[in-house]
Amino acid sequence: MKTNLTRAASLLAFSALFGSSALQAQQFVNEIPIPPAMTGPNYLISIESGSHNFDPNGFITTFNLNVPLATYCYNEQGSSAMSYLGPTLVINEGDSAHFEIENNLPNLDSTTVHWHGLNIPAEMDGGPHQVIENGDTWQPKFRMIDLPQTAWYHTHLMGRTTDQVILGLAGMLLVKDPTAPIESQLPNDYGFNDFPIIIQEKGFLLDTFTNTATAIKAGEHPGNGPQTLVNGVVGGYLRVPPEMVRLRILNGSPRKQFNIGLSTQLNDPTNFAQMHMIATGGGYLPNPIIVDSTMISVGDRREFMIDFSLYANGDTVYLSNLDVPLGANYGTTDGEALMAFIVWDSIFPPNPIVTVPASINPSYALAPGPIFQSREKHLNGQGGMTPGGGGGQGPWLIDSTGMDMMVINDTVLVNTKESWKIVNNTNKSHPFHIHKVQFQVTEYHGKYGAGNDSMDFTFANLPPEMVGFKDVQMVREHATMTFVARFDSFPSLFQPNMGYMYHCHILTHEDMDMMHQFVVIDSLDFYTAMISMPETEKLIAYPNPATNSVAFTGDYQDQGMLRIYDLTGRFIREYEINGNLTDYTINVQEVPRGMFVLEYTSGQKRYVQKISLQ
Ligand SMILES: [Cu+2]
Repeated sequence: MKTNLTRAASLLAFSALFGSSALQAQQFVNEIPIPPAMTGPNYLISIESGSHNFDPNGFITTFNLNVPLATYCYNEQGSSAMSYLGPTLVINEGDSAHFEIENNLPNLDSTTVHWHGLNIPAEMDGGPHQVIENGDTWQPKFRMIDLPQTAWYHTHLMGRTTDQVILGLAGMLLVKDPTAPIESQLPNDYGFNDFPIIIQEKGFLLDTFTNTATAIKAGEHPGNGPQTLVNGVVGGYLRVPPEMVRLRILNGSPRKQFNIGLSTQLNDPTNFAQMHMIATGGGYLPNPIIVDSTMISVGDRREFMIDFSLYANGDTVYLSNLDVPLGANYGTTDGEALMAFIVWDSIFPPNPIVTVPASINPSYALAPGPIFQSREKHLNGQGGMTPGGGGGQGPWLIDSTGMDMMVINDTVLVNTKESWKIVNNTNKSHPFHIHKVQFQVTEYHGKYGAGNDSMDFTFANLPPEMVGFKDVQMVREHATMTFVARFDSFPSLFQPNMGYMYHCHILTHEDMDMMHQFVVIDSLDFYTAMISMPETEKLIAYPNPATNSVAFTGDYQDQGMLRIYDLTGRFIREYEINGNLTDYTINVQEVPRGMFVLEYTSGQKRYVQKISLQ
């Protein structure tokens, strides 16, 4: 374990030297902390409770937030560097990472650690199946095969992700390739010209008599405020050198979307500073894209280069949250300034950068290979359709069903490319997130971003917020998004506990109940895997081989779903059975010829049979 103490220590010295006397805007009084960087190959992490002051210099005037509150955090074992959030984990592409993660949370609380954005084996993914019981140590190990990118890590405990993230269980994770030629042209001096910017909304419970914050508000409604934090403080400022600076912006909020822009004008963000967008959460864009403002949905990351040489020493540039439309608005305050950058000529990055490279990732292209399977997912449910909207009375769903830890919703063949169409049938926006893969949007129809215009996009003309490799994309109310992704590497067993999640990243929606899971399997295993599932019996279909139709004999539970897969696990079609299966004759004339697997699920039972169609 090596912690990058040098830069953290020098930043502390820097803070002590300058104090907070030279502030331009008095409401930005809290210096934004930079989480220490932690490098491998061994990462020893303790998940523990903390006590954190979100407003150490007193900025909130409507109530007193200048008090320590109970939090959760990740720390290097034996260290107490963090009282909220976690260190920035740095993993080089191609390196192996070994983790020892101790759960030292209070109140016998269990948790998980999910590596958001990474392609790693399912049993290392840290989703709801990989629970770390209180007092236990989890030891995932994986080799980093992903491209350089800004990922993050956070708790993914079934039904409790919202509350645990709100308490502080999140941190940034950087995948790097120090040998890549492009890196010498980009700001890479962590804490000097390369900054993690973790934006989160948070509400607080107040003491009625003293109007002082007593706890972090959990659950659906953000409570008083909500206040917006950057790296765990409200009213934050960050000193930056008068040259190119890289901002790695993560929206680590439970619910809130941000439409961010930079301006020298506080509360009137019209005089935008140019933001050179260089990367999404999935890695570098082919070329920098200049934007005035851009939406960053919950769970998303975006990297920008900002030219602070355009400002004088001591100038302030504000990061503001601009208009967010109603359908994407979860507690958003339009026009609020989130933090201030103060240009400061006494910061000397070891490797200063003064220009934006014209090209970053010229080999970027649509994922290769034919589309092996297409899927369609409908986002629906009643969560926000109660009078007044967003009341959370009832679940949000995918294809009218919620998350079941024991159900495999989708089976994907390893090393294939798929196309997924996400249809939002609700009146709220949902940032759709999928584990394991980085997808590319190929079509989008409907409202997008922060606007109210309905648009039609294809891969060739995507707006900036949809360009590049992504693992989360907001699908606005009644809009439709189609993406392609390659499901490469790490096949596993056909078992529910080997599932990767896909879900809405609004954490209250994920917790209730807009989440499903898929397994990635090797084709050779499919039939064997099917018949080895628990509670599986033999289905008796006849004739076999069959030509036009198939009938059944045996003793089945009433009602269920009959599905046909090919031998690679590719779903072919399904038939709803509303009575006893033996009363049905299935027409298979439209099914291609060859060997197939028939699966009948009814109640808790599963019946499987291989069948030949000739
Ligand atoms: Cu949602």
